[in-house]
Amino acid sequence: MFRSAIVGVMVVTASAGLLAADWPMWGGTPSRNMVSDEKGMPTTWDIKTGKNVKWVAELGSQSYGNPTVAEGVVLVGTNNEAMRDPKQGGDRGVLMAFREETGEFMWQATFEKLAAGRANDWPFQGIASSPLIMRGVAYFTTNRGTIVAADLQGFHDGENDGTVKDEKLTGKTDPDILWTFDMIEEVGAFPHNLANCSPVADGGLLFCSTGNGQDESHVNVPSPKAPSIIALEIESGKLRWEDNSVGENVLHGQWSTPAVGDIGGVRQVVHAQGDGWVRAYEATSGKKLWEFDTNPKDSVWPKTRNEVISTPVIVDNVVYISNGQDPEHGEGVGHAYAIDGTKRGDITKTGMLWHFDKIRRSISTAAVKDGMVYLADFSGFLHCVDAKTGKPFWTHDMFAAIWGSPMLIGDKVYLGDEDGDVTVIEHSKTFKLVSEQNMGSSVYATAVPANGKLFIMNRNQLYALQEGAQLKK
Ligand SMILES: [Ca+2]
Ligand SMILES: [Ca+2]
Repeated sequence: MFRSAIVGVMVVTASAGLLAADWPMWGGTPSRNMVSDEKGMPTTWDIKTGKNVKWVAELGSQSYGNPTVAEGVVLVGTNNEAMRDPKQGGDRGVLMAFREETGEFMWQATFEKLAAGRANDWPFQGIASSPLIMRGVAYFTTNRGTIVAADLQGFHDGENDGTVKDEKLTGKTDPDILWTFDMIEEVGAFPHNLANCSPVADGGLLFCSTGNGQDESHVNVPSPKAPSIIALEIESGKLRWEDNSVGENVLHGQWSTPAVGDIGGVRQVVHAQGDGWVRAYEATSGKKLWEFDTNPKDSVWPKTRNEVISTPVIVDNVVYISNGQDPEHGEGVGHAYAIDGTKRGDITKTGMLWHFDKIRRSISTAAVKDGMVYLADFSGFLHCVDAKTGKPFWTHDMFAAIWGSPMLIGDKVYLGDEDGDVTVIEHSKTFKLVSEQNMGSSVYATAVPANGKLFIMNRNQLYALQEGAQLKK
């Protein structure tokens, strides 16, 4: 791992310059803004003829995480239906690592389902966390509610790294675990259906949602004292701080993932929590700075009151967030906001810059650039609104549910839908369709740009697209 750590530092240094960039976490950066400056991305491709397809990798039957790409490796969470090791059979959460240039399978980390069953670990959902890759290490949340730090190079470096040295399987395709933190054992979390957090790091700390939620009664919160968010020391996995402002007020589960950014000169961790509120903390201490209710006071769960599944996006002291519900709950009313994160206390009134109520329930994360905010909803609409006022410039109907997030790459917006269509649209205050491609099955993930390539998943495959590439059939 030591050698790869050095490479990691070099890549970080280089990416500050003009070179093409890795996409080392959900959202690319801790602010989680779904924006990339990559150039030369394909705007058309064809998975049938292989045009502009560099490689394709087979995944399990459901893949709800999003790929991350760094230091020459692509990581993606899936289930075990594309079993790569007969010794690790049955239903499991799986994290797979592929070589970025070739798509060659490197290693996998598999995790048996929790004995508690669907209450905590829904069958066949796999790993839905998007790993953070930093300095040769991958950090992710498993279906078992554990946070795992694993060597990005696995055992390919010929060394067993980290404090965990007693791995039972130490072959080339097995994971080299550095440390683990069990959120169920250590902080009493009761993940509702599935823990899915995509960790974010800052100042030597790793921030993660615990997924703490209701039990199957959908009334009781069995572990009301468990935190919603925790901060771990990134080197050791030791707990530094936690917060459980939500207590027993969890509406359902907690599936949003934190963001980090400078807001009003303060390093803040911003997290949308299970009572439908967004809360911000001073990153190093965990001191709560502000909280914002994303629901109208007269709303009623589950008809009109929502949880928050999308990720907060931080741009220029402003937090952009949409609320919504578990896709299983179907369509309904939604709300999107721009929040002034320099305010303190309950800022539901004082911090609200605008409220966009034409959006439907949403689980998508925003893309913000050039005074425009792209917001997608579960009813299939992509909205382009004014970043200053929240007034819509245009709305586009995709005619299928949207689970992923709009990704703005250069001057094009990429967005997939449940019909498997990926639509490419001009980044503009007037709507202009560029192209539409079908991926063969539902696209639940977000298009991920990295190093001149575009990574798009359908239900069970990961495609690396590149302008000028031709996949041999
Ligand atoms: Ca190793
Ligand atoms: Ca190890």
